[in-house]
Amino acid sequence: MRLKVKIFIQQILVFLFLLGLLPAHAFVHRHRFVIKEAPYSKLCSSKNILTVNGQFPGPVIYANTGDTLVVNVQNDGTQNITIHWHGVKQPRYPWSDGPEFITQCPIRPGTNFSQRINLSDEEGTLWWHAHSDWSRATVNGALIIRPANKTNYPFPRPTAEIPIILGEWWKSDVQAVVNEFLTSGADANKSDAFLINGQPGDLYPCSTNDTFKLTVEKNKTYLLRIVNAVMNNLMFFSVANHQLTVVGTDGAYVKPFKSNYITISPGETIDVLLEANQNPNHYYMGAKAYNSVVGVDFNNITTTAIVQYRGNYSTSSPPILPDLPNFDDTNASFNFTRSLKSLADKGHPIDVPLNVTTNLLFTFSVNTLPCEDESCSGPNGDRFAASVNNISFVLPRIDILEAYYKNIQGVYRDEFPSFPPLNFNFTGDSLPVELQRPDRRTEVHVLEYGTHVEIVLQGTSLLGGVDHPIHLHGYSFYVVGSGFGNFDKDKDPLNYNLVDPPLQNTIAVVRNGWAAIRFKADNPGVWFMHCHLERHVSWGMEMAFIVKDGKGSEEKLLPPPPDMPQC
Ligand SMILES: *[C@@H]1O[C@H](CO)[C@@H](O)[C@H](O)[C@H]1NC(C)=O
Ligand SMILES: *[C@@H]1O[C@H](CO)[C@@H](O)[C@H](O)[C@H]1NC(C)=O
Ligand SMILES: *[C@@H]1O[C@H](CO)[C@@H](O)[C@H](O)[C@H]1NC(C)=O
Ligand SMILES: *[C@@H]1O[C@H](CO)[C@@H](O)[C@H](O)[C@H]1NC(C)=O
Ligand SMILES: *[C@@H]1O[C@H](CO)[C@@H](O)[C@H](O)[C@H]1NC(C)=O
Ligand SMILES: *[C@@H]1O[C@H](CO)[C@@H](O)[C@H](O)[C@H]1NC(C)=O
Ligand SMILES: *[C@@H]1O[C@H](CO)[C@@H](O)[C@H](O)[C@H]1NC(C)=O
Ligand SMILES: *[C@@H]1O[C@H](CO)[C@@H](O)[C@H](O)[C@H]1NC(C)=O
Ligand SMILES: *[C@@H]1O[C@H](CO)[C@@H](O)[C@H](O)[C@H]1NC(C)=O
Ligand SMILES: *[C@@H]1O[C@H](CO)[C@@H](O)[C@H](O)[C@H]1NC(C)=O
Ligand SMILES: *[C@@H]1O[C@H](CO)[C@@H](O)[C@H](O)[C@H]1NC(C)=O
Ligand SMILES: *[C@@H]1O[C@H](CO)[C@@H](O)[C@H](O)[C@H]1NC(C)=O
Ligand SMILES: [Cu+2]
Repeated sequence: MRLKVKIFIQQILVFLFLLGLLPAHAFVHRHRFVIKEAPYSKLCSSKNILTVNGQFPGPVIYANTGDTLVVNVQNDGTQNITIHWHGVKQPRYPWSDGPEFITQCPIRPGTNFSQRINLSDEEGTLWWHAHSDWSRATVNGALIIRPANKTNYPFPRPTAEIPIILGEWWKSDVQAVVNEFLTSGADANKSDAFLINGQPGDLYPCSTNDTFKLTVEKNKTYLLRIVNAVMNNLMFFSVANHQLTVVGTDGAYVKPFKSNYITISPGETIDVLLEANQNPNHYYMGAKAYNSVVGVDFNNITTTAIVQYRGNYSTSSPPILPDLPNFDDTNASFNFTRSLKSLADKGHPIDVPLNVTTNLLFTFSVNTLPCEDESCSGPNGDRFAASVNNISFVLPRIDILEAYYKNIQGVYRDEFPSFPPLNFNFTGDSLPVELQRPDRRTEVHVLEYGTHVEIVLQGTSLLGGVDHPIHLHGYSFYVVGSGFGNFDKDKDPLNYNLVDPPLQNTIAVVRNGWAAIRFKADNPGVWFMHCHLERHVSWGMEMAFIVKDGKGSEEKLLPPPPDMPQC
């Protein structure tokens, strides 16, 4: 009898599905992430690193547009951890977003947390990573979202799809690096290597055997899904003798264009087609840091992997090296970023807010704070800090989402200013030292549901200025404009791209310049916004939005799951 009922219900479901009445994201992918230490050796030395399931980079998660992921994160390590789904909007459900003390308390050692993730319109390459202190250095992996069934890529189907994860490696324990620079007040130690899929490549010592190799066949096309999981640098990437066709960024398609190299900022993803159209041979793909600031110590060695054609050729000479822009080639970096445009075709319409109801201007600065002790190792015996609108963010003890949801007082304040508290020449040459001192607070900015928001992200030249890859959680935004110097509210909007601006979740604000982004505040919750350079985050370059509930029943925050970690 029960079996008959079951079969009957199944038949009804199949019937409804065929009628198109059931949501497409009925498909649920279940994963288990066990956080644990594992020994890894690189650069002629070995150490234990934090991993997911013992893998580095971590497991690749595959899904189709609109699917659901359920990921049980079990912490078998010795430190607190959280996992963030970078670029996933988490509609009405910030509970699974991950940043520690913003939307959840950390998953403590010996406990687990099941994150439920409904994908919505994301399509392309995204990624996941730890969002607690600097654990993301080794706790990260790709999230690949293919077109939903019965739809296709807006380009010919590639022969294969290959995740390319750019990473960064310190010989020391990463936690020791963090503790050291936060204690001394100095800048963080530069890393010892950059990595492609977990390996430094032939230009570094002791890596030859493990270097990542991509075997290709002449005349076939490969989709490289490139993730910048580097901690502290924008990167240039290219493949020797091959042009790349850029087709996507941050889980959205772009108008295809050819380029000899790409620029990719921490947090960003870029999808490129690699046509194996050269003479059968072996070629390096390489990535190196972009660094425009004189006096900042950075790792200047190129990380490499090998593209090897099938066929008969001599491998006695090393592969050909790619021609990458110079380290300080700001035009190469900025021009590439500005070349991204939404695909914006019939199958991939865009929805740029044209009627902005909330205008915000946020400044991003590196700062200094006085030393609590006699002297720190930052500039002039002070310690480094960083801020948004002159507020250096202080992490609360209880996550902001829980405090907001349960109306717990005293955890945060909701007066994050819409405009910088001080007006000065943000990109001036010799700014007075007093401007370097930020306030330290836990402030959020409240947005009404449904407002059409424009934020001008303005870099400042305090302490020289540097690029800031700004990442917003819970949304993708249209990058409608960008430029050098100070944003001009009368002139610059006249040059906005409102036709096919790229849809991104991370935008590199060029050194001593600005970027203007727009989005509709239609996802209620608490959403973090921060620079994706990890040392800037540690110094306080972050803030959070609270987007209030709307009136409709589909416009309200969903309740938390029962296994939400407690503080
Ligand atoms: C989509 O197709 C894949 C492979 O054919 C299949 O495994 C999956 O169940 C399908 N998903 C949905 C939602 O129909
Ligand atoms: C996860 O934690 C819960 C307690 O919150 C426990 O009952 C359960 O057994 C744990 N699951 C696993 C797979 O460890
Ligand atoms: C995911 O979507 C389903 C179907 O719309 C809904 O029932 C469920 O509450 C959603 N879950 C989350 C975590 O958003
Ligand atoms: C940072 O670099 C300094 C100078 O090279 C070195 O003495 C120190 O041990 C390094 N710290 C860590 C944690 O590796
Ligand atoms: C590389 O592999 C070869 C052959 O398997 C082996 O003889 C050699 O010791 C390896 N080198 C390193 C550095 O691991
Ligand atoms: C590759 O394409 C070219 C031009 O279409 C053709 O001449 C050549 O034979 C092809 N090579 C292989 C190995 O398919
Ligand atoms: C890389 O940096 C080192 C110092 O750290 C310097 O000696 C070397 O010339 C630099 N190489 C390049 C190619 O800039
Ligand atoms: C590969 O090329 C070499 C040198 O040109 C030649 O001697 C050899 O016979 C070729 N091998 C095959 C399998 O074609
Ligand atoms: C900037 O990028 C465009 C492609 O969008 C390219 O045509 C142009 O040559 C580039 N300009 C410079 C100065 O690199
Ligand atoms: C723009 O938004 C304002 C405020 O919500 C509204 O009064 C106005 O009608 C809107 N204009 C257009 C053209 O939609
Ligand atoms: C700001 O400073 C820059 C660099 O010195 C200068 O070129 C620019 O004219 C100044 N802008 C204003 C509005 O004073
Ligand atoms: C881990 O998280 C718990 C709960 O929020 C907190 O009380 C504890 O201080 C954290 N431990 C460390 C080492 O940060
Ligand atoms: Cu920054």
